[in-house]
Amino acid sequence: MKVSILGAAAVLASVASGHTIFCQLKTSEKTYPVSHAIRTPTYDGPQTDVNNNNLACNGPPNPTTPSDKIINVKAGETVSAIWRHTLQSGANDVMDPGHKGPVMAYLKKVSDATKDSGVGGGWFKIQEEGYSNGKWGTDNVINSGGNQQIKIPECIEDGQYLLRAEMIALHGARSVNGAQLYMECAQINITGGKATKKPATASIPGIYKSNDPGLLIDIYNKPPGISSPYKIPGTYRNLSGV
Ligand SMILES: *[C@@H]1O[C@H](CO)[C@@H](O)[C@H](O)[C@H]1NC(C)=O
Ligand SMILES: *[C@@H]1O[C@H](CO)[C@@H](O)[C@H](O)[C@H]1NC(C)=O
Ligand SMILES: [Cu+2]
Repeated sequence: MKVSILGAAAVLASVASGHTIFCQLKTSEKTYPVSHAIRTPTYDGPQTDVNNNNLACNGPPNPTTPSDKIINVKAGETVSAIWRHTLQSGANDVMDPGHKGPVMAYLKKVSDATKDSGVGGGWFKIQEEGYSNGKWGTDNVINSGGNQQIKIPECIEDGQYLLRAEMIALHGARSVNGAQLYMECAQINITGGKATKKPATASIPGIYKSNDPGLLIDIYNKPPGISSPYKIPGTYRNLSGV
């Protein structure tokens, strides 16, 4: 009991400085500059209302800047979504380590990645990492210098997509809308896809409910993995295999 209260207090004290932004994409070709083909905000704050349209690609109270760039990505390759505390931060300043929770990535096929708002249907989750062996997905991203590895499925159709990378911090998630959701959308053009599968899709907002067990959770007093496994919010679509 005592330990968990101290832990929570330490986290609260460090929250203001600790948010994060998916600000850069690395492909097998190169690491693109900060904000290249990604709609980045200047303020690194979270979204907290899972029913808000800004859950798709961020937005007020963290207004994002559009980009007219599109990054070419090969189906089947692994890209890195690079996370930083601010647009100026280095690899040793990814996010406050008190921010613990799942990491995931979604795709949505669009006709014009530079213009599509992302709001609405068409999204499918292609990567997720929750809690295992005492580590959260966020711990692993921080420890790898901000790199979230995302394998682009081989089986999907070619074309323009929004790639939405997300990290969720659960330190305040014991009350409704206390989870902090961080996300940005990258604009990509996928080539070399086999077009053998059409994944089931979902809407954003709509992928999460505020009382999902993975979003309304006291990770300090009921640590996942001890009383029950952690349930990552949103449905993962396993598209491996052809
Ligand atoms: C996407 O890639 C294809 C194949 O290389 C290319 O023909 C097309 O112009 C690209 N589209 C964009 C928007 O970059
Ligand atoms: C996804 O499906 C493949 C092939 O059916 C399987 O080998 C793999 O374990 C699955 N991965 C996950 C994370 O469920
Ligand atoms: Cu934060």
